[in-house]
Amino acid sequence: MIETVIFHVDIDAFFAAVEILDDPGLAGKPLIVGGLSKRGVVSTASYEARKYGVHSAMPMTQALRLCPHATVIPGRHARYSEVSAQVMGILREFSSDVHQISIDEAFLDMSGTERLWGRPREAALKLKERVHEETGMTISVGIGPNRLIAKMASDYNKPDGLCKVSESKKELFIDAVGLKKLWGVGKVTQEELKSQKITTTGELRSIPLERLKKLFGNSMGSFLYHVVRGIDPGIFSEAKSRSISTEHTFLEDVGDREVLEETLLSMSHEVMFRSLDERQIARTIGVKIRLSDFSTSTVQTTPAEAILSAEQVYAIAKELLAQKWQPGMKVRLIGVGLYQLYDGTSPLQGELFESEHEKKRKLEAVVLALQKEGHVLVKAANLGKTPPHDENQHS
Ligand code: TTP
Ligand code: MG
Repeated sequence: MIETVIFHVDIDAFFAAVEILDDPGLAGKPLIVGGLSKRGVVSTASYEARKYGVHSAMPMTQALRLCPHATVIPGRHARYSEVSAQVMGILREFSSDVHQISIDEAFLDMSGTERLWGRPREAALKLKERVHEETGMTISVGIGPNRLIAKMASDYNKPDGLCKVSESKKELFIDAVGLKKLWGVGKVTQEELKSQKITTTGELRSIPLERLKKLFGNSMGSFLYHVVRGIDPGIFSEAKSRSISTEHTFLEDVGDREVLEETLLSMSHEVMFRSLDERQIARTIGVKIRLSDFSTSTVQTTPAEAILSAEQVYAIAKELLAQKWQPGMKVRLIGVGLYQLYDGTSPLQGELFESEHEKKRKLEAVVLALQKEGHVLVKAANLGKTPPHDENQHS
């Protein structure tokens, strides 16, 4: 029987790495990418800035108190989508089964590829080298017998990481990672575990499934039972029909509308540019949220008008979010998806009348094309608004 070998690839300090690629003068310095408005949040920080305690989803004001000499750059989502597509293209050369789960990470099923790429470690080294040579990005690769272990392994010795965990070492690996960094176990659950006097993965493993369900509820109980054994609870399972989606798990559960909407904005751009790149138009938009108690809901809509621009995706995604989220609710994961895709670039082609959205889509397509050639124009979110808003300028 062929052994299952899963790679999880995650680009290091992704948005910051792209900014450094486009402006090498920024290398080696603390760099923060994120919103510059008063209520702006950090999208990501270079590892130099992380040393000061700056991290994703932190309010920008706090980040600048921690690291006042950092360079701050507003996001260029279209450019990130473009580099992301380049990296994903290389991953697809290594495996015919690539499942992208966010703008900078993907799972590769590498089972049975030994004759082509060598042993898993060797294959991973080749992959890392190729990605770095061709895109300038540094990636971390986790190798495991399932998606859960691969995902946790890629995080284990980031940046520029390579970590392989075999089936027989799953539980040892989980113990080495520890309860605090167990995948999917956020702050709230950590507190609940502590109040039950569960402080180590070993202790958690000793509790029977039924008891965990009683203590934490059915889905969370079952999740903990499986994760602590290194068994994939199916959290990254494949969507059945063709879709383009992305999701993001926060380091800490988020109850701030600003952070949720900023994340939706970036994800709306990502899915829209992926659909433009793949020449697909979606009929349906969906938003998924998972709350701190692990309850998950999805909400979808199929608008009467065609879905043609990232701004439109964002506007609809915000409305969908409002149907499922009220202030006070803590969000662990948020996702945006485009569904019911059909081939095409413009359903209204040939018609005399162009909708606002179609104009925007054309602009976004132009930006994508220019960026592919290395010309960076303007943040896609600012398309149609000239001049760009002051708060989004470099300071
Ligand atoms: P991550 O892979 O979580 O972070 P990263 O690539 O910046 O750093 P590393 O993997 O080395 O730990 O997220 C990928 C990109 O997604 C990140 O560069 C910026 C964006 N992002 C946000 O916009 N908001 C967030 O809260 C997070 C976590 C990421
Ligand atoms: Mg990353």
